[in-house]
Amino acid sequence: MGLLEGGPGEVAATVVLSPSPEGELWPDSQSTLAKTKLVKKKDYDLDGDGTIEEYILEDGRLRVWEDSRLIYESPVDWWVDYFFLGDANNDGLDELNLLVWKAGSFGRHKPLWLEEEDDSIKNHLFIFNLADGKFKPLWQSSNLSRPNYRAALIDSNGDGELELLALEGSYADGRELRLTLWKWDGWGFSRLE
Ligand SMILES: [Ca+2]
Ligand SMILES: [Ca+2]
Ligand SMILES: [Ca+2]
Repeated sequence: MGLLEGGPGEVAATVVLSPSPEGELWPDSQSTLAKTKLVKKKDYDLDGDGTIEEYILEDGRLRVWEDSRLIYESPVDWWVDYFFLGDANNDGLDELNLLVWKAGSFGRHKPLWLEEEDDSIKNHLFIFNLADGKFKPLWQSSNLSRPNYRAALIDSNGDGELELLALEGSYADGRELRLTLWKWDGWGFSRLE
């Protein structure tokens, strides 16, 4: 099973992506990400209300449409690299999961005890749920110690609960890649392997 859940509604098109051994498309390196023109589209009924939402990621912005109405647009100061849909916290409801590059770990909600904010651009995993026609943040990581280039929810051990498989890179070396497995623990994700 590949990391990208390449369905019929999904288009990955770029000139700087190269095929991985699995035949999927991966960015060449972190430095090329900003130049990457990845268009990813997905039709999905996340909240199960019978109306399909349309998820369109283009030029680092994710927009979600429902019945020709824009119901979500990611902030301008985020670069959304990738999104995936699924039950990240195993509560029976699907979420919208975003891999985001942004500056600063806390944004406007900087804790008082931090005198200086780290304004370097780091990678984050942000999780939203959809209720009453609105996306609300469910969980937001602070700066990830390693950027997640791609991620997918899979049941790796067949126990009926989903784990998070992440393709991680390195801030220092864009060519460094590794696969790690995580599981929601109620507060965040704990690493399994
Ligand atoms: Ca819906
Ligand atoms: Ca869930
Ligand atoms: Ca499992």
